[in-house]
Amino acid sequence: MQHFSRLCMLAAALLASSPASAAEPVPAVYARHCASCHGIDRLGGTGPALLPENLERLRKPEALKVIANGRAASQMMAFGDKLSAAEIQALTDFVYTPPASVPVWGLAEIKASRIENFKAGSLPDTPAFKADLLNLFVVVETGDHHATLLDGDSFKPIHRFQTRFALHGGPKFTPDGRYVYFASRDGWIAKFDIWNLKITHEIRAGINTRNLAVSGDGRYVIVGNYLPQTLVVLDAADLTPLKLIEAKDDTGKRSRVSAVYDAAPRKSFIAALKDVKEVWEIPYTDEHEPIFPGLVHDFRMAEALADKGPFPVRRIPLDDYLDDFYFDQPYQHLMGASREGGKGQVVNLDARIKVADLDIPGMPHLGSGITWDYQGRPVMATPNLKSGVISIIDMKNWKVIKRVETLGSGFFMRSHENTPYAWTDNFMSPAKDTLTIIDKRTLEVARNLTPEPGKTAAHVEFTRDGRYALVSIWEMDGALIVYDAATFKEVKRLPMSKPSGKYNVYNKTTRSAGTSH
Ligand code: DHE
Repeated sequence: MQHFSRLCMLAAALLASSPASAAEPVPAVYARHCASCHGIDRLGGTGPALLPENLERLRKPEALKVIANGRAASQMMAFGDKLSAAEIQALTDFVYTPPASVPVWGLAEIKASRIENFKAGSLPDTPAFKADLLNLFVVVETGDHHATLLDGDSFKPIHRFQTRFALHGGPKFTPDGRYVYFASRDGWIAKFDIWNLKITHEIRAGINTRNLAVSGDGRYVIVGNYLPQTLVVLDAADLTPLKLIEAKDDTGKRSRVSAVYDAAPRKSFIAALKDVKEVWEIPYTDEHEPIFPGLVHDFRMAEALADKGPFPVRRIPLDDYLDDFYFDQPYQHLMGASREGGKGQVVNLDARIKVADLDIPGMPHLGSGITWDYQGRPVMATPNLKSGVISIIDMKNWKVIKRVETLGSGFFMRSHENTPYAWTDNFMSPAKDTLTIIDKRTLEVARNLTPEPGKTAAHVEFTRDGRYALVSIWEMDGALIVYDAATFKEVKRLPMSKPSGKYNVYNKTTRSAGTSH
């Protein structure tokens, strides 16, 4: 399938290089302009699948605008200057028409796709290299679909290896930091043994995948999919599928999965649905009991509590969809927002109800949020994909206490317990070559930093001790730049192929308040 995707891209690129004819049939227009990202068969690639069931929340007039003007907070570019109004209309009608067939991707197909390079437990238990095993970084290089394992003390690459096509989202570590799991947008999950520098297992858990989470006890991996609309639980040891959960409400209405996360202190996974106004808690231990069983406040909850598992689904009904969300450090509250909502909501996961609204208009990127203590209170900071502002929210009363203006809308944000600064990018704006550094003590901009004029700078991660900040120059001929986090001086620069995210074993496995979880 990886080769198939590349062939599709090649075909699309070849088509794109030939001139359009006046009365070109719509599949050819689609192949020329859309297939390289959304797949020749509309099943998704670097862009999402374009099938009627995945477009339910996007009304046709909006879809016309997206094709003409592009889509905020995504790689979807504007085609208004390349396509006529009639072509845009025809393309819209085309993607809302069911295809002749959509491949079935159930447990049988998932099982059949599994690849075992090394049996679980068969590789040595001593690392093949010398380094602080907790201060390693995994850097994803999306330019040529590779990942680099980096020593976080010497900043020397230990190993570089090929990944599946178009990884997206953070790779997730086992609690001991030995294994890391990657998800590609086209559904492949890979398990990599860091100590032995080997991919041990792979499996295709979906056709168009969102992300994965690893349970806090290291026993399970869960994958959330857009297509088919499922969650798939895998055995973390060898990626054997254990359960397929269809994402749908009690009326049978199906939904894409927005994202799934591990809520380690709760010993459960939390999954948000994109087309159904519910968030799900999926306990992964047998000990788990609903914390307030007395709060069974509607029949859906009662039904959900009747699901005895394994991996039972506890549904929490919501007022709005959840496209993006963030947890407080104890995983008691979820802060969420929909793309269109104009405001966010706070859900108490114990009481299973909404407890507050969040006054964060635009498109907050809550998934990139971080927390710290400000004047004795926990605060959460989130970038906004639609405006150049960082919203700082008091997590005791859920009020926005400050809006810090940046140079433009940003995507990622990072800090560390041992630094007084929070770093964010201006990725979605003309100032995308500049990072903005905020003083966590004053909530003021401390400085702007331009690593290389004209080149996109984004996604920061700190070393285990917080002394150094690693920044991506997010370009094909890009680089990873190491900064001294106190002086903002460049310490080292490593050439890389469009490096996107970088992930520090210690910060991730200890769930540092300054990084994504
Ligand atoms: Fe991401 C993480 C959703 C577009 C790069 N992105 C995530 C996560 C979600 C998400 C739910 C958390 C998953 C996890 O780590 O388990 N991303 C979305 C979108 O809905 C959106 C806006 C549209 C889409 O295409 O799906 C989107 N994301 C992008 C991009 O265009 C980016 C910049 C380039 C790319 O690779 O596609 C991008 N997303 C990333 C990265 C992370 C991520 C690098 C991991 C961040 C981290 O530090 O943990």
